[in-house]
Amino acid sequence: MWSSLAPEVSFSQTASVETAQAENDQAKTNEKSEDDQWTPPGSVWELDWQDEFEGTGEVEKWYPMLGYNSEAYKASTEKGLRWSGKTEDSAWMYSSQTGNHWLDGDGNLVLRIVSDKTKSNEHGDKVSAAYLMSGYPQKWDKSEPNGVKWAGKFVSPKEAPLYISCRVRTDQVQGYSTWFAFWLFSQTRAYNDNPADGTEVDIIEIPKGEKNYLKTAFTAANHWKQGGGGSESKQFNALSEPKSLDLVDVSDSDYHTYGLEWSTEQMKCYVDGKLYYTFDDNIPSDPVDMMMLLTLEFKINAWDPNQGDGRVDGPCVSDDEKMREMSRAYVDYVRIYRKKK
Ligand SMILES: [Ca+2]
Repeated sequence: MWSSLAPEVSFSQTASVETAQAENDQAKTNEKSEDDQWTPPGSVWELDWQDEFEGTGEVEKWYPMLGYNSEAYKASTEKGLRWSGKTEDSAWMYSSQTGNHWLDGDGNLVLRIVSDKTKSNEHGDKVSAAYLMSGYPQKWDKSEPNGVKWAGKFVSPKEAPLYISCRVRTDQVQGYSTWFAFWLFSQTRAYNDNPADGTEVDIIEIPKGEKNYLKTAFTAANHWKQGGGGSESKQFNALSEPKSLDLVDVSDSDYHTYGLEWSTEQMKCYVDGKLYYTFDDNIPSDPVDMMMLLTLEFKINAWDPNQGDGRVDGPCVSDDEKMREMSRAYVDYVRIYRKKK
């Protein structure tokens, strides 16, 4: 993937060797993914749904967040999100129809988050994000919450326990105040104080910030209360026990597999086949419209104060006079296994 994205260079013997080595490394990691059929012990699992992200161009099973109703969704190419309101003029970040997510031809979905120096709002340079969901607003329906019916792929452990996994490389998730997440969310029923039917479950969140401990931090969470802050979450960082690096180095260039084993009684979080956290209470046992999301997001101080502004401070993927790419992630696959009866 590197060779196709690198700027044009005159080929020397050294460059050819480095390119060949990079391709060998890539072949090795992709080969590993085909053999990677690990599932949690104690049960027999069958593959229920998958996206291996083969090919090039647009994804077929994922939808950018462009609006909360079908008309707005169809009319939009980009939309402001979350933190500062929903209008294009006030948001800190945007989900775009194209440009920040693509299939790279090497079996990966690429996500990036960029700062556009040619456009700005009251917060500074405009940020556009990768914010993909496995569901989308299909049509107006007054019998549904917020008057919209969602379609797409939804997940629930009600009929049988699930194991949901994602293999991702996050060494280029590095810009201050940016974070990658693979998570579950009900767009219309989250934070209704009822964990059974509506909630946010963060299978993996990887924040990057100026403070040292954030560089290798990751979190798992189950949020169901209004505002989300009072729900259960756990961060693994240099100060936690176990330390984050005892489990996984999210800053290395390897792919790592994050998975959630989910029954109506329990949620177990795994990384590379190691159990690192278990939720026992307030499990979403019969969720409605709960979809999967793959996102790169940005907000100054979203996790802790004084993180720096990834648009102007700290490491980045690339930077020129027009655009700064703050972070990038490579997703090898998303798979859902169902417990065999
Ligand atoms: Ca793949």
